Formats: sequence, structure tokens, C-alpha cells
Amino acid sequence: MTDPVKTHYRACNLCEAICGLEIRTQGARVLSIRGDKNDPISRGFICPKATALADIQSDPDRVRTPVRKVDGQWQPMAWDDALDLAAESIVTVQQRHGQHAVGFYAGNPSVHNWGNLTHGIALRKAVGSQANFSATSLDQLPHHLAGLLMYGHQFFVPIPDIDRTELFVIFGGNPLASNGSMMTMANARGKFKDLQARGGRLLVFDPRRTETAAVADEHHFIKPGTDAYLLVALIQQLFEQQLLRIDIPAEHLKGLDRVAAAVEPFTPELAEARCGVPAPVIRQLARDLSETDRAVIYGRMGVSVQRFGSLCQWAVQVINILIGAFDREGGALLTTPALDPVQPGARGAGRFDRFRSRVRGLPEFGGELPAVTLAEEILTEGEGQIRGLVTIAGNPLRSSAGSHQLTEAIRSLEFQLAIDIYINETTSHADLILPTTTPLEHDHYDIAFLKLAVRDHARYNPPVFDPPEGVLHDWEIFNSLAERICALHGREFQPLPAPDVLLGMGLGQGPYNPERSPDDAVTLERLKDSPHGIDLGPLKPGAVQRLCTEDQKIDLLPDLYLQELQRLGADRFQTDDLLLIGRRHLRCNNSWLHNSHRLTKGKPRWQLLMHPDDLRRRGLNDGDAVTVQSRAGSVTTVVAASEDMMSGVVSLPHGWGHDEPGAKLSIAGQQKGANCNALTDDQWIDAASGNAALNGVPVKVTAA
Ligand SMILES: Nc1nc2c(c(=O)[nH]1)N[C@H]1C(S)=C(S)[C@@H](COP(=O)(O)OP(=O)(O)OC[C@H]3O[C@@H](n4cnc5c(=O)[nH]c(N)nc54)[C@H](O)[C@@H]3O)O[C@H]1N2
Ligand SMILES: Nc1nc2c(c(=O)[nH]1)N[C@H]1C(S)=C(S)[C@@H](COP(=O)(O)OP(=O)(O)OC[C@H]3O[C@@H](n4cnc5c(=O)[nH]c(N)nc54)[C@H](O)[C@@H]3O)O[C@H]1N2
Ligand code: SF4
Ligand SMILES: [Mo]
Repeated sequence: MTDPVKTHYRACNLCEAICGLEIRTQGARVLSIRGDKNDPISRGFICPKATALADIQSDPDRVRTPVRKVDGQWQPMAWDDALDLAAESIVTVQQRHGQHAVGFYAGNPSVHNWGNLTHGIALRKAVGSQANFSATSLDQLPHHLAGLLMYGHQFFVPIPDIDRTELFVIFGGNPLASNGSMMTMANARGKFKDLQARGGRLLVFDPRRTETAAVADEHHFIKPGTDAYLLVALIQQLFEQQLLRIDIPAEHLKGLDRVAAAVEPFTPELAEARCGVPAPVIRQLARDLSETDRAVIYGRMGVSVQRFGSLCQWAVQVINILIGAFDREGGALLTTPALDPVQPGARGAGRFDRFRSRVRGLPEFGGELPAVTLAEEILTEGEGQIRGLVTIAGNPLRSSAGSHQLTEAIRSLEFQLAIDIYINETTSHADLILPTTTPLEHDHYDIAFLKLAVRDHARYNPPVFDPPEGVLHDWEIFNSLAERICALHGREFQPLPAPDVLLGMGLGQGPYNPERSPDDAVTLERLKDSPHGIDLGPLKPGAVQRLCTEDQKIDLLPDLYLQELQRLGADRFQTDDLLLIGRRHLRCNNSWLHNSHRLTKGKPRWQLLMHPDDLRRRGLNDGDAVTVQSRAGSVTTVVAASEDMMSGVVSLPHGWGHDEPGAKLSIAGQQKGANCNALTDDQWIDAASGNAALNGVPVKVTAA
């Protein structure tokens, strides 16, 4: 008897676009993955990565039972024994070296796998260590910091209203490759076409003429790491040219005069000298932003992970406020998701700088220390030194700054546990790996990205497949480990119920609960009956009423940013080196989809891109093997000439470098790409937040 063909609806959880999928299966096989035309938001759009969900599912390299390293060999273990060993090893390290001697690093998929968000806290609480790290501080930390300091909540992040804007200005984002970030929008290309069809304009500031720049109405090259000069000059111009269009009641705003005074020295001429963007372009942009009724400015990775990332994200907020885009249709609006954390007085607003890292004194955010401090916290002896590490859905040896040093650090640990589905560059160093279910084996609700979506919606999907015999979900592992650790510490433990139970409880307190929306309440039952999801409409104004600051005012210039303006004014960084930036490709997802044949075949795309003039100056040719050297390390790779690069800037994508002997990635292992983060530097940071400055790293390139 053959198995029946079944059709499932499931959100893709690989990237922030969270497209709706229609997945046909037969038995344990995926027959097809298509876009779900009835998904109210993505409307049938998908990208090539969606099919990788099937590849992960059936990947022979995937780890399916707990494995323990004995004399350098992986040995399978029974689940109960493995969980016991994990808990005992963690507690042993704590007993030997203190409570904070066990660190955690949570990677990007933690945010895409909802059980990690609901239950991760249970494990961290059971361990009770301050040594928590995550990919947040390699990424969007400056957005949360601005949300917290200016509006009183880390998730108070206004989202560009892309469906209604008339002028969309992007600094350091490439949605055509990334499918959007900190703005969940499927089909960026379609959205930009619609914008242009209604007479609107797309402007891009980027050191590379990216896929997005190629479809923009204007693209301006900008020298990496210098955007803050330009963004602050825009603020200065809004004052100088009297272009203010503030739409927020005065009683909800403070610090306007302080901003005016603080930005005065940052003229368009200074910006031109530092960024390479002509002063008249900056003056005109200030006018366009103010005079276009529906304009909005947006900054992403290129301006978050650089030396003045915090100041850049602050400036983006201030500009949107000064031009009246804040909380205006076609500007930047707060989402109203069904699980809505952004409520005055609600818990979880976030904290900053309650404690600092032991070695370098960098500030904590939301209970996490900057990832750039992980290596030194492991390597530096003394009380509080990290001697055990748990990585969850993360590959810091390919994702975090300064892989050489971090590799040395991880090798020196007494115990490393990895909760992951692959034996990769990081997990291969572990003593024990606890594998988890894959995306198609667990149910799904996008706690994180529905908060960031350009249109409000809610969608719950049941699992497509049953998990393999015995394999646990991430959240079940957290519960089981927490229970064992608490028992070893002699403490009580209450396991958290399953994520869908917590979702039901959360919805009951959300903005669409039956009391507040009697006619169209969003309940767990209704979600379970709506396989395509529930459309909750376009973004709505009302952010002012949701301010979470104690005085109900937006703080236009918290002290931290005043200090940053002073630091920017005093900065004299200059170099004759090339400046290294990253690059994303539609068929990659950070470091972990390179084991899919479908996604890696074809032309290589990991080369170092360099402008032909820079090649000529070094006597290099397109296709040459080159050595790239930074303060932190060096790699050998192939250089490719590209007119799309700004002169003086080179680009290397991250997430490659799969030739580690210990890793078990048979397809990725054959790829030649070099590890970009061998070049990035744990000392090259956004000093205000401790976020890594992965962009704008000085490097020398020579023939290999
Ligand atoms: N130079 C440079 N470096 C960068 C960036 C850059 O632009 N340039 N970008 C940074 C950014 S934005 C990010 S977010 C980080 C990402 O950094 P990381 O999150 O550290 O790295 P990933 O490559 O996403 O690794 C994901 C890991 O999770 C595992 N995994 C996948 N799904 C699951 C799951 O459901 N459960 C569990 N337990 N494991 C799972 C995979 O096998 C893989 O080991 O990289 C950062 N690093
Ligand atoms: N296909 C694919 N999609 C992804 C990912 C992936 O790895 N692959 N990763 C996901 C993740 S984790 C994230 S965080 C998002 C990121 O989403 P995006 O931020 O949209 O992605 P990036 O391609 O990193 O875009 C950063 C841009 O900044 C430019 N840039 C670099 N330095 C500077 C600078 O100093 N100033 C300016 N103005 N620009 C600069 C780069 O050239 C690049 O075009 O993408 C997500 N989506
Ligand atoms: S853009 Fe691609 S990877 Fe991202 S959610 Fe959609 S289908 Fe998945
Ligand atoms: Mo990210």
C-alpha cells in the first residue's frame, strides 16, 4: 500500500520573511514545496531556500541521536544518559569554578524556532549564570538599544510602512538578497516595483552596488563605517534648512533643543569628507525626506554592525521623528501583533548595563554580554572565567568576530555541549551533542518576526512530520536539562507547558483577546483552524499611546548618544588599508545551508570582490589566489574583479570555511569559500553597545 499524498501549510522559518508554504508529502518524503497563494502576506512568494527545508529533513549528515566524543570518536548515546551527562557536566563545572563559569551562546535559528524563545529561559534560569551570549550582538543590538533608551522598550521598533511609502531610503541593507530584516516582508522586489509604479522612489546607500541598489532609483557609494556622519548631517540639515515636520504632541517629546545643539558641528561638508557622498546630495536628501509626505529612512546590517552602529540606529529614529514619519502611514509604524510585548508597564522592556563583562567591561543588554567578549572571557584566568559552554543553534566559530582566537578559546574549555542538528565547525569541538527536531518536525508560530512584519498577521502551523523516534524538540531538551540541573542544585523546578499552551495564554492577554475584540478575537482555536494564517491588516498609528518610558516621553537624546556624538566628532580613524565588508546571497543562510546541494551548485559565489582599480594597484588579476590579512587573522581565497565595489572596499561573505577536519558536512566540506570571520576582529566594535563591527574592517590583500 502506498502512503497517501498530504498537503500541509507551514511558514518557512529560515529567514525573516516567514513566507507561507504549501508542502506536499507522501510518507516521510517531501514531494514539493511551493509558495502558499492563500497566505495573506506572502501570497505565494518564496525564494530558492524554501526547498532546503526538505534537504535538511533528509540530510544524511543530520545528527539524529545524542553523540558523545570519546577519544576523538563520536559515540551514540541513549537520550536519558545523554541528558544526565549534560546536566552533570554543567553542574560539575559550576561546582569547580563558580556559578558563572558556564556560558551560553544562542544562535540565529533560536529566534526562528519558537520553542527556543518560550523555553530557553528555563534552562538559563536553572543554570543561573551571567555568561549569556547570542547572535543579537553580532546583529541588531543597536535597534533594541535605541528602542529601550528612546521609547522605553527593546521591541519598540517602528517598521517602515513599505506598502504605502513614497520614498524609501535604505542604509546598509540588501533586501533583494536577504529578503528583508527588522522588517518582515516577503517579496522585496515586488514591493519595490509597486513603490516605483505608484510614483515613489527607492534610494540606497551602500559601499557595493548590490542587487537592491541595482533596482533603486538612486544608489550612492558610501565608505564603510562612516554612515553616522551622513545620518547626523541629515539631522543637522533638517534643523538648518528648517525642515522639521514633527507630528508628535510636545508633551510626548523631550530633548529637541539638545539634539539641535549636539548635531551642529556635523555639516554635510564634514560628512562628504568622511563618507565620500557629496554634500549637495545630503542637503537634497534632507529636503526630499521632509517634503515627501510619505517618506521613511531605514538602516540595517551595514549600519548596525559597524563602529558607530548604535549612533546610526539612533539617528535613523531621530530622522524619522523629525520628518514626521514616526507613527505615520507610509512612514514608520509600530506593529500590533497578537502576542504584543510592547505595552506600557509590561515586563520584558529590556535592561542595559546592569553589569559588565569581566575582562573588558562591556555592558550587558537584556541579560546578555556582547559576543565579542566570549573568547577573552574563556581565555582570561581569574574568578568568573568561563570553563564550560553550551551552544544552542549557533555556529560562533563561523559567525562571531575573530574565529582564530575563539577557536583557541573553545578548544581550551573543560566541557562543551552543543544543542544542534549538525556536526559543524563549532559543534565538532563539543564533548556532547544533543540533536533536535528539524523545522518540519515541530509546530510553529513566529513570536519574533510577527512583531516586525510590515503587515499585521498571525499564523500557527502544526508539524509536517512526526519527529524521528526519541528525538526531542529544543524546548523539551531545555525542560529536561533544567529539571536535572535544578535537582542537582537541590532546587525546585516547574516545567513549562508546551509552546502552544503558552501561546494560548499569551493570546488571551494580547490586543485581539476576546474581551477587547469580541468579533474577531485571535484565539488558539481560531489559529489552528486557519492554516493560511489570519490577516490583521495594515500597520496602524498609535505608537505615542504605547510609549513605555516612565514619563511617557520619547527621549530624543539619551546621554549615551550624546557621548557617541562626541566620540564621532573626535574620531580620527584613517587607514591606507582596504575596508572589508560582508555580503549575503539569496541561496545562503548564514553558515548553515551550505550542505544542500541544490543551494550550493553552480557558479562559486564566495570570492573576495574588489574594484578593478584596486586590483591594478596591487598588480593582481581577476581570479588570482590572494591572502587577506587583518589584525586578527588571515585567509587565502580567490579575488574577483567587480565594478560594483566602491574603490577601497572589498567584500567577502560570511558563513563559509567548511574545511575543518572535525566537521561532518559532506557537501559543504567540498566548498572552497574562506571564513570571513577569521578576519573580523573582537576588538573592532561599536563601543556604545559592544556590538561587533563586522563591517569596515581594515585588511591588506596580497598575491598568495
Ligand atoms: N562577517 C560577518 N559575520 C556575521 C554576519 C555578517 O553579516 N558578517 N552576520 C551575523 C548575523 S546577522 C547573524 S544572525 C549571525 C548568525 O550566527 P549563528 O547563529 O551563530 O550562525 P548560523 O550560521 O545561523 O548557525 C546556526 C546553527 O543552528 C543550527 N540549527 C538550525 N536550526 C536549528 C534548530 O531548530 N535548533 C537547533 N538547536 N539548532 C539549529 C545549525 O545547524 C547551525 O549550527 O552571524 C553573524 N555573523
Ligand atoms: N539569503 C540570505 N538571507 C538572509 C540571511 C542570509 O545569510 N542569507 N541572513 C539573515 C540575517 S541573520 C540577517 S541579520 C539579515 C540581514 O539583512 P540585510 O542587512 O538586508 O543583509 P546584508 O546583505 O548583510 O546587507 C547589508 C548591506 O550593508 C552593506 N554595508 C556594509 N557595510 C556598510 C556600511 O558601513 N555602510 C553602509 N551604508 N552599508 C554597508 C553591504 O554591502 C550590504 O549590502 O538577512 C537575513 N536574510
Ligand atoms: S524568503 Fe525564502 S528563506 Fe525566507 S522565508 Fe521566504 S522562502 Fe523562506
Ligand atoms: Mo542576523
